[in-house]
Amino acid sequence: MIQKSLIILKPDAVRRKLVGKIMNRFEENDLEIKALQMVHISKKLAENHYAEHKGKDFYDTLIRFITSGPSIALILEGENAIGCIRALVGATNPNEAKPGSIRGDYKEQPIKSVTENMVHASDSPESAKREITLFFGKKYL
Ligand code: 3AN
Repeated sequence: MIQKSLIILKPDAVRRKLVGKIMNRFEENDLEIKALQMVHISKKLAENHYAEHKGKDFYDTLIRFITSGPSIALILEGENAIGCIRALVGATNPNEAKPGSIRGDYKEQPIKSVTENMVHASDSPESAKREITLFFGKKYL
């Protein structure tokens, strides 16, 4: 099944100059870039995007971090893109992410925090729809 996913290369990925390396992982795995923009995420957009995490102990840190500098938002498309991209990105906690995954290979040693994990990727077709609309509008659905 051909799917789309919303990806964010977070401020730590941009700051650490990992954008090219991470994009390369996606392109090597046959994922197609359908849209791309550099965006300094506003507090409002961050709160919308991470609404499901509101009230969790890491929420405020997460909002502060994702709004701390420019990010790259992109839409990727491919066969089973959502699962495929989640596997390429690896576990949420970079310390648990396997070698060969983006978070496993590019984590800082020692890691700063679980929050700074370089990449966001939609976790379901419903999330992808919601997140693509938030960042790019409905024309890319
Ligand atoms: P993923 O990005 O792997 O889908 P989510 O959606 O559960 O993970 O969490 C969203 C973001 O919140 C993560 N990417 C990470 O930055 C942050 N986060 C999640 N769990 C924790 C945690 N236990 N401590 C600190 N930050 C966290």
